[in-house]
Amino acid sequence: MTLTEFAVGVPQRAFAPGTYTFTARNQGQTIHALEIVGPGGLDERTTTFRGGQSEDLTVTLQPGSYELLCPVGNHRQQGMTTTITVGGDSTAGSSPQQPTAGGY
Ligand SMILES: [Cu+2]
Repeated sequence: MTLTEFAVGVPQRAFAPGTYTFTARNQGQTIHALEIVGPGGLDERTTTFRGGQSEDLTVTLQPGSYELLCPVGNHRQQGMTTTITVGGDSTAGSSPQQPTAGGY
């Protein structure tokens, strides 16, 4: 995961259920943190850390949709948010965030 002004970068958007340790790298010029919010009341975050530093965040992902965001100031509103999907299989491309297209 990378944190910059103002975006959260993820290497992939589809994950299999399981426990992961995400390393959030602050590649920006100011302080950031990584927070993950998801099903079942999951809400975990790193401490706030400076550019050039990194923090680990260990979370157990269940099937569903998770938001990764920066909780510092108004960074989330400025674009530091992204969504990942945890599925029961590894078939990518079925994001619940996508509206279902008609006509098929
Ligand atoms: Cu931030």
